[in-house]
Formats: sequence, structure tokens, C-alpha cells
Amino acid sequence: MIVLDILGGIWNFFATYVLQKAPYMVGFLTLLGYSLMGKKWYDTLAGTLKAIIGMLILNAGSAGLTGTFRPILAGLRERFNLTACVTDPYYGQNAVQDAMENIGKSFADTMMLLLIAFIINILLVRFNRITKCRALFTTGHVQVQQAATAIWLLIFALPQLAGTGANVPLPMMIVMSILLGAYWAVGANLTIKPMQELSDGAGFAIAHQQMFGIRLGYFLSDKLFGAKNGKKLKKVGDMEMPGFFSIFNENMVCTALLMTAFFGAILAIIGKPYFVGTGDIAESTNYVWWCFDKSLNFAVYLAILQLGVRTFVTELTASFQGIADKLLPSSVPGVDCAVCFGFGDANAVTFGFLAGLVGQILAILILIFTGSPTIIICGFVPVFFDNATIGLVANEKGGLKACLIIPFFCGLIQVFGSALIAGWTGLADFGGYLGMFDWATVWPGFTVLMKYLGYVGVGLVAVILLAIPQIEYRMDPKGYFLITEDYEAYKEYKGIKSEYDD
Ligand code: ASC
Repeated sequence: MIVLDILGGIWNFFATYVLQKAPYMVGFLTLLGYSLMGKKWYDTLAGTLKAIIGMLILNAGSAGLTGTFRPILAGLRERFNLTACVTDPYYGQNAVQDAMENIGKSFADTMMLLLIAFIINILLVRFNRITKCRALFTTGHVQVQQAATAIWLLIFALPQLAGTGANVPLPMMIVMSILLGAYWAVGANLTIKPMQELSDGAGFAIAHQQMFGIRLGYFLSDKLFGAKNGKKLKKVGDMEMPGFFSIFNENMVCTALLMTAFFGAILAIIGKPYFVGTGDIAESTNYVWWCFDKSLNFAVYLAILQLGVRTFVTELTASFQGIADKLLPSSVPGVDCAVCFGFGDANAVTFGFLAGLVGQILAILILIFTGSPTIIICGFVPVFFDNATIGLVANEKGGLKACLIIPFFCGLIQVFGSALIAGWTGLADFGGYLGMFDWATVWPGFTVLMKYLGYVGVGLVAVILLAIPQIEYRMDPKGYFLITEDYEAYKEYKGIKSEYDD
């Protein structure tokens, strides 16, 4: 009994403070990796601390962005008295909790679900000579949000599995863990190629909420806008701006100017009285200057975020070699999408975001003017993190045009997809939905299959997911594992010459 209690205590501690908290999860993996490599204890300690601190810095940047700009976008809802559903992972999680309580279900099993799904992810990677999955999900906060949303979608699609009691019954837990675990392994795996190319083989994948979106954006950018007949691609970073416009070449300046224009417009629409009412500013505050200050802070948080990436990425990927050598062959860690903001053309982050914002705003106007029963308000997290990431990848593959056009369409899809699924499953009534790309496309698709085909649908979803890495593998059996094992050899094999080699 005592042993069990102690084990339970350790597990609880691990689940609460490590598994769910990306910085400590990254630190734990770094510690494990360096220990497996037999590094000196003080190097291991230093590396682990750097990884944790880097990730904490990244979080500070990300939280600063979200904390500053989320209230502004959400303010649009208040200002126009809309009963609208906000697309935001945190709002979405709260909405699920409220919705669960409303039908008398408890949310307490989420941690168990997370653990089982994580183990499935590990197993899929461990046996990757068969499964072809090469990426381990490490972003705990995202996993919690996804587990919450997936639970609701499954209860909606398969009410017979949900039972009548307060707890989620075992069969439902099993179905969910398999689907989620497979989604994590397969989704993160899909981002390996785009990320290795973007970062010139830094050795990470994205474990976030737009993994299918990244691969789709990568694919379409290449097909529609990619360099053809040896012509050089015109990327965001290649733009030669004349005269005044040359100041846009500087990332911080570009971000500051564009954000001032965009947020200035939104803040002008919302108006000062709203923010005086919320207590954000005093009556005497100069509103124009306040807006200017907010907009400049966008560039500040972005710079912080990039510093965080630089601090931790090398430690994590270098130490992960130990894990890949000893425990999970040919694998890479899956990390927060913001990590890729440290690579590629920095301005592509800003352009992708703004193009996505235009798409989302257009989609919202269409919803309003067509009298849609569900109105969406774009939350900051999906519109920024999804579209900036996809824009960055699109720019790398298809240049400036792709960087603007692909995120624009993603913006439309994020809003329409979220409106459909949140309205249909009833989450819109609770005020929020996760709203990120995969959860506005892939998961609604899964929900349709399961709702109409029942258990056959569940099987189909699992088969579809697991087939994806198999297909990718068969398209390039020689390069598939080489790309994670030895990127230089992969480049040689592919005849890729990267700009970093000069
Ligand atoms: C999310 C989420 C966040 C952000 C962050 C981006 O989905 O919940 O807090 O994106 O992970 O860095």
C-alpha cells in the first residue's frame, strides 16, 4: 500500500508539474537525454537549466502576446454585443468543462487520458520501423486542451460510449487515448520534413494544433507557388524595398509598423470608452499613445519569444540524440509551434499572421451577413500562432505569394470550420472553441465519420491516421529516416543546397 501511495504521489507530481508544463517537460527530456549520453553531471545540469529557462522565456513571450492582444480581439465581441463563440484554446477548454458539468460529467479523468495517450505516442515512436512515426509530443498544455476538446467531440459522436455516470467509462478512455495518441504521433511526424528544411536540420518537429495545416501549407505552397525550372524563389527576406519601404526589411520595425496600423484600426473601432469601462485605462489616458504602446509591444514579445527559442533549441535537440540513440531510434522531439519563429524569414511570421487575420475577419463578416446561427470572434492564439507558423513554412516553399495567400485561406477555414463544429456539437453555446487549424478541419472530419458510422467510423479514423506515415514513407523509403538521423547526408542524397551552406 505504502509503495503504491508513493508511486501515486510521484506520478501526480510528474503529471502536474512536468508532463503538463512544457518547460519542465523539455527540461526532463534534456536531463534524460544528456544522462543517457553519459555527459558530465555539471554539463547535464547546465544544459537542463538552459533548456528550462529558454522554454520559460519563450512562454513569457507567448504569454505576453496572448495577454496583451487577446483582450483586444475579445473586446470586439463585447463592443458589438455579439453572442459569439471565441476561438481560443483556453476559452475552448473552459467551454468543454462547463458543457461537461452541464450534462453531469466530471472532467477529472483528463490526466489519465493524457498519460495513456502519451504512452501510445511513445510506443508508436518506439516501434517506428513498423509504424513510421518519428516524433514525440512534448507540449503538455496543448495536450490538455486537445484532450478536453476531443472528449467533448467523442461524447457528441458516440453518446452510447459515454455512459450515464459522472466518470468517463473505460471503453471511451481507450478509444480516446488511441485516437489522440495516434493524432499526436502522426501529426507531429507530418511536420518533420517542413521543419528540417526550414531550420536546416535543427532536429525538431512541431507538436501543436496545426500540424496537418503545416503539411498542407507546405504541400500547396510547393505545388502552387514553388520554384520551377530552376528559377529562384522570391521569399519575404529577398524583397528589396526602395526608399522609405526599406525600413520594412528590419523585422522589429516591420512588425511595429504593421501592428500599429492593424491594431490601431481595431482599437479605433472598439473605442476608448470600452477600455475605460474594463479598467484597462483611465479616463485621462491618451488613447492614441496607449494604442501605439500596445502595438510596439508586439515586436517586444516576439523578440523575447525568439530569444527563448535560441536559448533552448540546441540543448533540447543535442540532448535528444541520447534518447534517439538509446530509447527511441530515429526520433525527434515535437515542440511548440513558436519554436519555428526562430528560423526562416522573421518577417514571414508577421505577414502570415496578418494575412490570416484578414481571412478570419472576412470569414466573420460573411458569417454575420449571412445570418449564421454561430458567430465566431477570432481569438488571438489561433489567428496568430497558426497563421504565423503556416506563413513561415509557406514562405520557405513558395515565397512571398504563398506566405500571404495560404494563411489568408487558412484564416477563412479556421473560422468556417470552427463555426460549423462548435455550432453542431453545442460548444458555441458555452462561449468558446479551440479553433486552431487542425481542430477546424481534421477533427471535425473525424467527428462526422464517428457520428455517422459509429464504431466503424472510429476504426476508420484510426486507420486513416496510421496510414499517413506509411504513405509518406513509401514515397521516399531511403530519405525517410535519413532526414531525422543525418540531415547532412539527407541533403546530399537529395542534392539540396541550402542558403546556410554558403
Ligand atoms: C496554444 C496555446 C498557447 C499557445 C502557445 C504558443 O495553442 O494554448 O498558449 O498556443 O503554445 O506558443
